[in-house]
Amino acid sequence: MRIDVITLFPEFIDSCAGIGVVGRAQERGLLQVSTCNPRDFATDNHRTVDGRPFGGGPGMLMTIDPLRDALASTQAQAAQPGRVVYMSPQGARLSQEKVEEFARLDRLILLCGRYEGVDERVLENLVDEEISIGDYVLSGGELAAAVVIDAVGRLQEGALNDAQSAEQDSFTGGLLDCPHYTRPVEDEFGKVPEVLMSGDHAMIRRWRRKQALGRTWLRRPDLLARVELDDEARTLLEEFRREYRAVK
Ligand code: 4GY
Repeated sequence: MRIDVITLFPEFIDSCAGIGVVGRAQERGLLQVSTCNPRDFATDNHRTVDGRPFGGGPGMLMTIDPLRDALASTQAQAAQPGRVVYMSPQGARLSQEKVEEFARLDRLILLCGRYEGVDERVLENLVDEEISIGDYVLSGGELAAAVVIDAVGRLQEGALNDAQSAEQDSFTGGLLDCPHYTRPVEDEFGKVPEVLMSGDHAMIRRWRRKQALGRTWLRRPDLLARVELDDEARTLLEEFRREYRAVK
């Protein structure tokens, strides 16, 4: 997969994309992250990429031409056109489902705004989709693009590396993750749940599923409302609730 990022701060994206699982996906040739700076397409001596908003108001906007030319140049670098996604709080909320959809594409182009954003005609004519990583305002789209690259990139790696670990992710299946423990078995903070050391894999799977259901019920009832529970899940959640009421 190839991800292009249109950004006035390419160093920001470069500094993230080489690290960890996403960096390894790039080294393995599963993912290519490239940047394109609209400033390189400005035509005046000052390399201007911004303009004052018509109607007045604070701040500046990114003008159409450098963005149009940066996008055209990026699109021309591959045979098939890439999906253009603008990162902004006005977009649809990013979800693991959306991440999985992006991860199935051959190409993705992330457009990062700065200042007060881009001229609306860019969104109307050059952008396919607007995506938000959450209800807060960043100073630019780069950090949001880095979130998309990370979430999408780790699935490219996962596809070959460890099919199970992506399947067992939090949210894959629509639930929160269960608790995890490592050594030591016991210390000043307490003991590892007995079942995890029993070697009984059916019991362990059941315990983990019960914890995932219980935590989702406690912390994210909105998620729980959207998943379909089979008979086992209903039983496990009922058990969790009963035990929770007993200790609470
Ligand atoms: N939240 N989710 C977000 C953001 C920054 C000025 C428009 C977000 O995705 N992007 O806050 N982006 C702003 C900065 C231009 C985008």
